[in-house]
Amino acid sequence: MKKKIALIFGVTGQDGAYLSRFLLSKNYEVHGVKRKSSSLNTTRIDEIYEDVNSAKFFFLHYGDVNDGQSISQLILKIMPDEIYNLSAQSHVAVSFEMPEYTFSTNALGALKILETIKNSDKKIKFYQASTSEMFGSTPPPQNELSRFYPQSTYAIAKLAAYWLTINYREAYNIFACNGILFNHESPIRGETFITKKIISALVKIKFKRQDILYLGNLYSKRDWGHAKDYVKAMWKMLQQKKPDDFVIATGKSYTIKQFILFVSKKLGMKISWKGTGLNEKGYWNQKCIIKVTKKYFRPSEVDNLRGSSKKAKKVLNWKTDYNIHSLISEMIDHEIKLIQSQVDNYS
Ligand code: NAP
Ligand code: F7E
Repeated sequence: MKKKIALIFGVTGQDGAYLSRFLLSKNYEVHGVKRKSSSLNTTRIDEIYEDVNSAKFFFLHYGDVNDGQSISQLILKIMPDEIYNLSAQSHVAVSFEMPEYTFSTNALGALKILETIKNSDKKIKFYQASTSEMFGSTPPPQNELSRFYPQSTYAIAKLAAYWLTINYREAYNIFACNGILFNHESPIRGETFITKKIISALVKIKFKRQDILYLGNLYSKRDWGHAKDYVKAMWKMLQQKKPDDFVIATGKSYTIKQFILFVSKKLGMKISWKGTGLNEKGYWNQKCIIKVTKKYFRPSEVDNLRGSSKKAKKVLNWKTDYNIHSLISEMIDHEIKLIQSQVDNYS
């Protein structure tokens, strides 16, 4: 049987790495678009190349979604069956500092891909990485029918891409889907997202390699799942008879402070808290190890996200293998192995 061809924008990111492996396991030929950077940005996918079997069907191309002409040429050269647009300036806090770049990458990037699909002779399926951030200040539980009320340029750009995906589906009969994914994490999550930042810091503090963890708002709530479970839902969306949009979430949410508690318990660290607001501090063994700083507060915050994936469970038969506790355990094990390998390298 002829292999299906997938093209992934954002292949070097967390989800790109998991999706590549998943699609290769499904017998796809996988093409990924990576940006030119001055230092290596392929660490998350290097392993794929080291495996002789998967390397044969895995190809990387240079590209940037802000460069419409080259993106279009690339798509028309590869002529994939499915395109996954995972590319984005994905950090909400950064979007307040780089609004124009964020808007261009996250909104116009999707438009450029959709335009090429529209003008191509082949019926290329399209997946758009939409986000729970689009719900913004709408109270939980959020589902496909909830009102969008975005709170950042990141979320507003993603909402533009969400509507472009629907408009191109309806106007040009393109098989285009939005996956409205809630926060999903893994050992290869970017270092500056809260789960990775907390786990990495607490492990380092326990092993005496860091003194203090600085954080912002401890009271926002998030619905955290595992990226490995979530990329399966992306693929399932594109295998349906009809294109549609789906919320992907666990249905459970916790505050940042509760997340710290889960992590510290697993590490055997009993953290006590004193003070309030900017003076709130976390102590371990009578030493202050967590401080709150204004620097990490956002100009506008999304306070409470908890998704309902009823539709995805019913229509896609989407299931999860992880929960928050197995997610945290896997992330902690990864950080501990990293520290141990550093010790080995110096001993
Ligand atoms: P990530 O780790 O930040 O990956 C983003 C990817 O986009 C990276 O490969 C990055 O390349 C690439 N990229 C950035 N700007 C680009 C540009 N101008 N042209 C081409 N590629 C570009 O994000 P993720 O966590 O895997 O998330 C994947 C997608 O899902 C993103 O669109 C994100 O906004 C969205 N999303 C994520 C979550 C979540 O909780 N993880 C939830 C909902 C939606 P470099 O490696 O070179 O930076
Ligand atoms: O923040 C609070 C922060 O940056 C979570 C992206 O993947 O998921 C992600 O966006 C919460 C926020 O993720 C720090 O204020 C406190 O309330 O891990 P985060 P996010 O903003 O929810 C969505 C679904 C996406 O689509 C995005 O691409 O934690 N917080 N102190 C902090 N956050 C960070 N990063 N750093 C802190 O020091």
